[in-house]
Amino acid sequence: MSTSLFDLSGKTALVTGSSRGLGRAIADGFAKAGARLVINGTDQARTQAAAAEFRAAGHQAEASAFDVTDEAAVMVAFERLDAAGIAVDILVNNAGIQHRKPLVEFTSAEWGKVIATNLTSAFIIGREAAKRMIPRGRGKIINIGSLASELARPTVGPYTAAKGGIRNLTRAMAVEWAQHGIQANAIGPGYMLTDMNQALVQNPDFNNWLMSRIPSKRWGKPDELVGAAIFLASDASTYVNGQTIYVDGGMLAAM
Ligand code: GCO
Repeated sequence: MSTSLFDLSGKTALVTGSSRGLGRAIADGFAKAGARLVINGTDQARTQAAAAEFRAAGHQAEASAFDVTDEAAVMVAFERLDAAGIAVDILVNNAGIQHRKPLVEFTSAEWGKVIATNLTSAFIIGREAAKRMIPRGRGKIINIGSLASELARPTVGPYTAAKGGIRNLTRAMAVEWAQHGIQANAIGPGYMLTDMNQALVQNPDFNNWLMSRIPSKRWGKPDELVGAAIFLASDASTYVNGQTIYVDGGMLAAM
């Protein structure tokens, strides 16, 4: 099998929330596969520093700091990319937050912030990217879902609703944009060792439960998402649309 199928050389990838965590791991993998990166985060200094690290490693990378929940900022960011002649070939909607507490205790504002960050942002940024991909007749959109795209557990209600929405937003994007040469798919990470999950990692009771539910009997590592991400970002998946690939150690397969 030719490895050029997975080569991202000549492609530009915007990965939201890529100054750290899963987004950073995916961006690292894309860079090693030859892509030029547009690194995003809400913090200007951290985003610039991350992009500089990519350049120091010999990769092409720009920083584009914006809050994914701020539609005006998203529009400005895309206008700046347009003005710089930077066309986004691959969009990874990765940015997200977690908020854990009983559903009855959530305020509507707290609910709204999770939905805005984890779901609405993927629509807005996906819309802006697709507007530019459609005339080019090609593009890749990868939304980051979750096991919570399929299943729920107590205390993460807004996150679960948002990630369930990601699964179907991905399908909605696929059915409208596939005819334009755009493949829109999702990745559903299982329980990965990230900052967002540190409270869970350090909770013995949660760990005992989790290890009983995961056939692989371990937490996932962020770089274990890179293979699925490169597959969906590359020519290896030109006829894959609307799918969610779960990278979860087998958890969804288990009763
Ligand atoms: C939680 C976790 C999960 C993981 C991941 C699982 O509190 O249950 O944050 O949501 O982050 O999404 O697939």
